[in-house]
Amino acid sequence: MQVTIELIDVNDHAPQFSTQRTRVRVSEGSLPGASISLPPARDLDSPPVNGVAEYRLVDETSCSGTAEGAPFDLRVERQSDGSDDVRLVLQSPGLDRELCDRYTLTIVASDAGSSPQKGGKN
Ligand SMILES: [Ca+2]
Ligand SMILES: [Ca+2]
Repeated sequence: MQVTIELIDVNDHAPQFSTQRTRVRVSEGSLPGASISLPPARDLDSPPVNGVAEYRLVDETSCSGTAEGAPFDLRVERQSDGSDDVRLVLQSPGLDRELCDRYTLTIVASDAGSSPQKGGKN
C-alpha cells in the first residue's frame, strides 16, 4: 500500500509587495480613465482564501492647496492565470500641479484566511 500525504494549507504568510515604495509620474493633463499599472501583491499561501483576497486603497495625501483627496480609485481584476491586474484609475479631470503636486496612496493587500494578514505599499 502506498500512502500519499497531502498537506492542508494554513494561513501563515502575509501578502507582500515586491517593493515597499514606488513613484509614478502622471501628467496634470491626464484624462479620467487614465490608469497606472502597479505590481500585484503575492502571498505564498494558496488562493483564494489564504492567498491575496482583497486590495484596499488608503489615501494619505496632504496637500496645502486643496482639501480634496486623491482623485484615484483602485481597480483590481483577477486574470485567468490567477494573477491580479492592479491599477489606479483617474476619476476626475483637473489634476492641477499648482494645487497639489504629489499624492500619497497606500495599497493594503490582505488575505481572507483565519487571522488575516496584511501587507502594505505606498
Ligand atoms: Ca496568506
Ligand atoms: Ca501556508
